Amino acid sequence: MVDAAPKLNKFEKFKAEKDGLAVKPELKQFAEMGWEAVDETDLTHRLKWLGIFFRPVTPGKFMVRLRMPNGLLSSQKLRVLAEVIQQYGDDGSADITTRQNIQLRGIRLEDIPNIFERFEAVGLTSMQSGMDNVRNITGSPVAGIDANEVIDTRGFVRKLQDMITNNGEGNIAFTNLPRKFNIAVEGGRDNSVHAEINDIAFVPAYRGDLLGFNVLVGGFFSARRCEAAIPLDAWVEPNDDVVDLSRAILEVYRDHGSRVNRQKSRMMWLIEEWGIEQFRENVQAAYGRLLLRAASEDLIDWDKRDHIGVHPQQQPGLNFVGLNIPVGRLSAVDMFELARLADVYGEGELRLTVEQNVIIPHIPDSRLEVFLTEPVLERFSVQPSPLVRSLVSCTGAQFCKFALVETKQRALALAKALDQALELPQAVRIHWTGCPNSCGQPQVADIGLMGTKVRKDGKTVEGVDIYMGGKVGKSAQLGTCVQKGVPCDELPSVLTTLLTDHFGASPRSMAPEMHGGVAVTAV
Ligand code: SRM
Ligand code: SF4
Repeated sequence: MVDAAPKLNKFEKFKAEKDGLAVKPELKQFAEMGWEAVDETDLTHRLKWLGIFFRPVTPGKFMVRLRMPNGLLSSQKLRVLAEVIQQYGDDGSADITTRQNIQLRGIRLEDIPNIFERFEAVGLTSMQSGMDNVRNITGSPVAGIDANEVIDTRGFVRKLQDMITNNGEGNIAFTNLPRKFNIAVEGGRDNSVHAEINDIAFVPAYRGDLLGFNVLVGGFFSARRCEAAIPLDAWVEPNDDVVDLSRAILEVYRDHGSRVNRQKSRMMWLIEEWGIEQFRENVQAAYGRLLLRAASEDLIDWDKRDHIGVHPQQQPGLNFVGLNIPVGRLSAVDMFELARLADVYGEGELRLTVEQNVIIPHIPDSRLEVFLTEPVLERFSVQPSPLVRSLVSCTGAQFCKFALVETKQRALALAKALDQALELPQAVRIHWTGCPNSCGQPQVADIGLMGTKVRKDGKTVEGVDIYMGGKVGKSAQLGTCVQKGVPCDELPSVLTTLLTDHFGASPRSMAPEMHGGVAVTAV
């Protein structure tokens, strides 16, 4: 007797009816007829294949998610992105994401064909940046300029993106994965990309005298479960093998990953079902040649850096300067200003980090002093206060329908208030995420705050579950939930206690008006 075919989930059904990429030739027509007339599945799901996100919280004002391979950006591209959001006045804004990427907000569907032409003219694409596709591929933000670099990842990340998206045109071979998919290529010693939370991660490693990459697989976060990546027991040379192996892994996942329950579709579930050896055998078959066993150790042996401040480059006489962009939020004016700084002081290049910050490279020693007097650095500081410095936040309730709490504004207000009230011997990495999907990666933070709803005084109020113990850099490990259901209005005192007990915080002598240990601001 033949087993009944497994029951596909509803996403698989609509993908089988019409592939996500099929909306590409229809875009002009959608723009002409207006979003209200677009078929609902095309509007709310398939458009995400082109990086266009309908926002139920702000209907008619779309979000567009770009791709920034390795977090690389030029002043020319940044200006185009700024011009796009500028036309929407107060609705237009941008966010740097936790995958070294940019999202634009306030976008009108009728303008998108023209916006895409402007993107193409400067080499920008938003292709396959959402839904069951490979997301922005991350790489060391200081690739090619880091004085202690092991492997320059820029070429690999670019080639990977070009293979996966068919040079931004869309690649039908990889647009129908069972679920989203993340790839990171780390080239430094400090794991600047959180390699361990990606479905595939390449980390530098010597095999004998040869430098290449060990490969990790299966890392992911989801509302149901979070896992760090595990070794594939494979090593590749730093050449096209990186692309070939990624293609092989993607094919295995595409053809064998579960399409039944979306909560059990990420690649780790397949790895577990088969066991890592069988998974490796299948990958090797798809790779079409012998997969070398992993090097015994990788080269991730530093604590993670945050890149804020002035750092000498590997090129003598040049520096990269990391600017803190509070919770990654930018206006059009900010973006024009950053582009200007990159042109005037550097070589027109910018980098984005997974901490939602910006790096401006190639600033000569002779220009540093003047650069550091630029007024915009008062807001995008090179010496931010300890908690603002390391703050990361997902989008939250302002634009995301999954959010259980408002994140960005609350995160920033609270970090500033705590910084005013407390003396901290070092930066403490606080990550906010509005719901259990964990886009803000609370599990990699010193203190992670995950939005939830809480009952207080007979009412439902916004609250958080608190995570601690996330370790980044060498021997990275995921944090775990230590306290559930803390109402947000109790966070000033709860965080003061945590910062005092675990991170050496002490009260500042001249703290402003206090409440539960910190200055009161709207949290
Ligand atoms: Fe995410 C869904 C925002 C990084 C796990 N994520 C969403 C959506 C698209 C939901 C939606 O349609 O509203 C959010 C869009 C809100 C908006 O308007 O901005 C959203 N995710 C983000 C961003 C913008 C957070 C940020 O503020 O930086 C990040 C965009 C990255 C990028 O440039 O592509 C973002 N999301 C992540 C990460 C972190 C990472 O990749 O390192 C994760 C956890 C890691 C992972 O995926 O393994 C993450 N996002 C999710 C999930 C849970 C996935 C799962 O397997 O269940 C969802 C929900 C889903 O896919 O069903 C989700
Ligand atoms: Fe939205 Fe939740 Fe992701 Fe935050 S964590 S962006 S609230 S899906």
